[in-house]
Amino acid sequence: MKKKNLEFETLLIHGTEYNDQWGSATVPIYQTSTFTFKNAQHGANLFAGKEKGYIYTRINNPTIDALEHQMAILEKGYGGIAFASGMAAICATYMAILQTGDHVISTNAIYGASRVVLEQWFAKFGIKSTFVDTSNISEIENNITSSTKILYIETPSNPTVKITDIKKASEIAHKNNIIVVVDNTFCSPYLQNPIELGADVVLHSTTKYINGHADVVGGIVVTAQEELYSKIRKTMIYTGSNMDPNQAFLIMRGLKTLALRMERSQQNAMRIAEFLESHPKIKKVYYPGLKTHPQYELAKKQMRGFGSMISFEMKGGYNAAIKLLNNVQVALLAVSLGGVETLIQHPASMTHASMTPQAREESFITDGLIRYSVGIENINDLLSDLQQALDKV
Ligand code: LCS
Repeated sequence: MKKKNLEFETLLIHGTEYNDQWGSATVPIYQTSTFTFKNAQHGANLFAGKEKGYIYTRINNPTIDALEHQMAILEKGYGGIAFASGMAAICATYMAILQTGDHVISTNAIYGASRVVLEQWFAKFGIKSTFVDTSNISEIENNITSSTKILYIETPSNPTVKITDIKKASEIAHKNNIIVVVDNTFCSPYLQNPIELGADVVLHSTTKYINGHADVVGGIVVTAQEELYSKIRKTMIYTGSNMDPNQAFLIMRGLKTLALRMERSQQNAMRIAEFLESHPKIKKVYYPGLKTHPQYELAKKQMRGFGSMISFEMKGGYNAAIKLLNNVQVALLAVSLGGVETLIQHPASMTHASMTPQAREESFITDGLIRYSVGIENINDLLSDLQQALDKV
């Protein structure tokens, strides 16, 4: 039976192409930096690409290869390239595609570092970037110039969970020869496959839902086509931003339960969002599963579920937000997201502190905004925890 025909949950368990001589049921950790050649000709053939095999772990390694292969299948793409972190994946994608004078259009409210890297690092090499509300397609259209090379979309965006129409955005971008890159971290391939909707590159911080257990950092890129795959893989190799075999092993172990974790955490998230929306101390709740979310209909169409990331704004602003953070007892006060454990944090002073105050304001990242990553705990404990913390505000 062709693996392509298997259902998503089955592919999470059996989606890796891996065989060893002992019949290992899980992919072993190939803890080696280098691989011996059978003879000089074999080594030369591997370097010349005339034979398939492994040379050196910065270039590739069977454990990492297995994860790359599985993610390419799950994201319905050509090939996967694993990185040391999500930021390494993003930077390598930019480095592979852009050159001096090029222009990037990006979603404005994205993970802080994903924005800062363009504004403060790539700007040094003469690359311009414009940050717009990509949920409004005309804002994309109005900012395209003859130098625009990449449209970078984060949907749902971090932290305000705005949704961008990937299909429409890709159509406009492709008419203008622009490469579409989608950060699919908040959805994971369980909820959304951007390549099917027209994206050229999909990437993840695998630190989040893909691994799901808050115990390893990592990143992955999956491209739709061979050409971008080769460019980005070369960038990974030459910048040494590769994943390591231990990371790959842990991520594959976490990935097996992705569907179960996503189902449970998004069920919890719906209940939490409804609770928060009806709470008198909360001004606004951002969750794509609420009918009050401006892109609720789009989320319903584009995603196979609403995910488990929620943001909400406290009526009492900064002081109320801090009070709440300091009083939760079940949710962990920590950045990161997408794990089995519920995490709470304050974007303005934490994940998005590196953005300028003006950029935060444009992106609705106010001082009273809290981000809540819903885990798989019992819902009653999460609700009581929020209730008792809100009582203290
Ligand atoms: N993309 C998104 C959407 C993210 O949320 C993050 C990290 C990254 C990329 C970068 O991935 P990393 O290099 O950390 O693996 N987001 C974080 C957050 O919201 N809190 O801590 C990290």
